[in-house]
Amino acid sequence: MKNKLKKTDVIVVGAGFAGVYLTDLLAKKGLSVQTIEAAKDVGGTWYWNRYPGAKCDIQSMEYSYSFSKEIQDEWVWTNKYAAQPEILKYIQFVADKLDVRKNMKFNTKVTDAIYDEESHSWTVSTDKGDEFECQYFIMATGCLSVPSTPNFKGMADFKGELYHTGSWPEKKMDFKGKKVAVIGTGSSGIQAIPVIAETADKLTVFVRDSSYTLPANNKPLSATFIEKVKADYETIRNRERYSVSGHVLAVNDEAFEDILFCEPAEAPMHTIPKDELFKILDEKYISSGLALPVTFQDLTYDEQSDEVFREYLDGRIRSLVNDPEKAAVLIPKGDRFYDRRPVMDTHYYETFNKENVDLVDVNKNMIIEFTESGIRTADADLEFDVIVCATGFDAMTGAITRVNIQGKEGKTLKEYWKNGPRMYLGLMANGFPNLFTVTGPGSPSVLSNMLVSIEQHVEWIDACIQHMKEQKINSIEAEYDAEEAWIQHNIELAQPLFITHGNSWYVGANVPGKPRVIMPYTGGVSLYREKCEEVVNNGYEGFIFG
Ligand code: FAD
Ligand code: N01
Repeated sequence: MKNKLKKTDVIVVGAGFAGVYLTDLLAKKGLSVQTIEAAKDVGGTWYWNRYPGAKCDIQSMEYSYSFSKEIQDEWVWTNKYAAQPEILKYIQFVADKLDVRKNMKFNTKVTDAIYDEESHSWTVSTDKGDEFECQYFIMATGCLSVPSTPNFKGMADFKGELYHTGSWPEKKMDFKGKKVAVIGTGSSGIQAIPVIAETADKLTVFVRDSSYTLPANNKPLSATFIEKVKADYETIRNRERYSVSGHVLAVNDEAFEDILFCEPAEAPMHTIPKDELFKILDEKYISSGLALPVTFQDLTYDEQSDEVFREYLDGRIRSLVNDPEKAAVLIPKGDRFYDRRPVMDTHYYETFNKENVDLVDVNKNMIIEFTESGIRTADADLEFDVIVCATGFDAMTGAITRVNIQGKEGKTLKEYWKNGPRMYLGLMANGFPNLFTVTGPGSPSVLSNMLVSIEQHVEWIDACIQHMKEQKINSIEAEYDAEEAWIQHNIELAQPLFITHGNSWYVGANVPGKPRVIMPYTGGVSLYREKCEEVVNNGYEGFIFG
C-alpha cells in the first residue's frame, strides 16, 4: 500500500560519508531534506563491510572529514590505517554530533524516481510504500555498494553459511572448528584471509587471478604525530584538494613522529639501477602504501617500470611463500601491477605457509558447482561449513541503475547508459534535470581519497542549489555536447593508462554483460577540481538552466 505523498526540497539516497555530509549541509541551508538508506543506520561501506580484517588503506588522518574543525579536533584516530569498527564508530559519532538521523529513514530502499517536466520535480518511491515529491534528487549511493556474487550452479542448495564480504552480517562470527572457503583474492579477500586463517580449522582459498599486494605495515599513531597533523591540518587538507589522488602523507619513520609528504620521483622507476631499486623498495617503498604509486607515477603507464617492479614483486612472493607451487598460483598472470587497484595486506603471503591453509587454482581446477555440503571442483568434492564470496561489486553504476530512474520524456537512465555511463563531470546527465550523483562515473571518485572527492561534490552541489535558489532557477541538467566532450576527454586521458586495458571493475570487466568503459575520471583530483571551478566561474558552462 502506498503512503501519503510527502513534499520535500531534497531527497538524498544513501547515508554513507556522502549522505551524512549532504544531509547536514543542505538542511543547514534551510532546505527540507529527506535521506533514505537501505541499512539500519549510517555508515555505508563501513556499515556493510564488516568482514574480518576490513580496513582502510588511506591513512586515517586523511580518510576523514575536513569540513568541520570541531569534528577534526575532537576525534582521535588510533592507527595509521583505521579498521572498519573504528571508521563506523567515527561516522556514527559525526551523525550524532550533526544530529542528522532526524532527517533519515533507514531500512528503506528507493526503487523508482520519475521526473515531471511541468513541475520540475521528482516523485521518488520506496520499497516501504513511501512516495516523496522533491525538486532535487541526489544519489549518494556509493561506488562500491552493490555486491557482485557469482551465479554458481547449485548455490541455493548449500546448507552451510554463505556470506559476501560486502554485506557481512552484524552477528559475531566464530570460525573455530570450521572448514571455511574464500572465493576471491582482491582487496577484500586479501584482508579477510589472514584473519579467518587465525581461527578456522581449515581454510581453502579459491584463486582465479591473484592481485599484487603490498604490506600495510599498520601501526599505532604516536601522540606527537597526531598533534603535529592537527596543528597543520589546514595546509594538509589544502594539499590533498590540489593533489593527484587526494592523499599526501608519505611513509613515516618507525616512531611515526614526523609529517612527511609524498613527492613524485624525479625519474621513472626503470631508470634506477636494479640493485639500488630493489634495496630502496625493500627498505622504504614496499610498505609505503598508496604513497608508492604517487611517488612512481610511471607505474601507471610505463611498460619498463612495470616490468622491473613486477620482477621485484614476483621475487618477493617466491621468498615469502614456502611452497613454490602455491607461490606460482599467487603470482598474478599477465597483469600489470597497475591494471587494478593496488592492494594492502597484513601477513597475506605468510598465511599460505600455515598448515591449515590451502588454495585451489580455479583455472586448473574449476568450480563446477555448489553442493549441499560444499563445493565440487573438477578434481574433488570439498566440504565446507562456511563459504565466503569476496567477489567484489557491480561498481560505480550498479546502485544507480538498480533504481528505476525516468527523466525527461520518460527516458530511463538504465537505457541511456546501456553502452556505459554518460555524465558531465560525474555530476549530472543530459535529460535528467535536478538529478545529481556524488562521486559518479566521470569524476575521480575511486581513483582518489574518497573523502576528498565526496566533500568536493557535496559542496559543489550545495553551491549549485544555492545559486539556483538565488536566481529563481527551477532546473539544471547537463548539455548533451558538454557531456559527450567530457566523456571523450576522459577516454583520451585514460588511453595510455594500464587500468583502461586491465580486466578490473574500473572498466566493468568483472560483471558479465557490463559495457567495458573506463568509469572514473583519470586526470586527477586537482585538474578535476580546477575544471569544476572553471565551469562555475563561466556561469555553469555546459549546463542548461530551465
Ligand atoms: P557508501 O558508503 O557506499 O554509501 C552508500 C549508501 O547508499 C549505502 O549505505 C547503501 O545502502 C545506500 N543505498 C544504495 N542504493 C540505495 C537505494 N536504492 N536505496 C536506499 N539506499 C541505498 N575509499 C578510500 O578512499 N579509501 C579506502 O581505503 C577505502 N577502503 C574501502 C574498503 C572497502 C572494503 C570498500 C568496499 C570500499 C572502500 N573505499 C575506500 C571506498 C568507499 O566506498 C568510500 O571511501 C566511501 O565510504 C563511500 O561513501 P559513500 O557515502 O559515497 O557511499
Ligand atoms: O573485489 P575485486 P574486492 N570465481 O573485484 C574474484 C575496495 N576495497 O571486494 O581477479 C572465482 O577487487 C576475482 O577474480 P579475478 C577497493 O577499491 C578496498 O576485493 O576477476 N573468483 C577477484 O579476485 C577494491 O578494489 C579495500 O580473476 C572470482 C575477487 O573475486 C574494491 O573495493 C578493501 C569470481 C574480486 O576482487 C573491490 O575489492 C576492500 C568467480 N566466479 C575493498 N568472481 C581497502 O583495503 C570474482 N572472483 C582499501
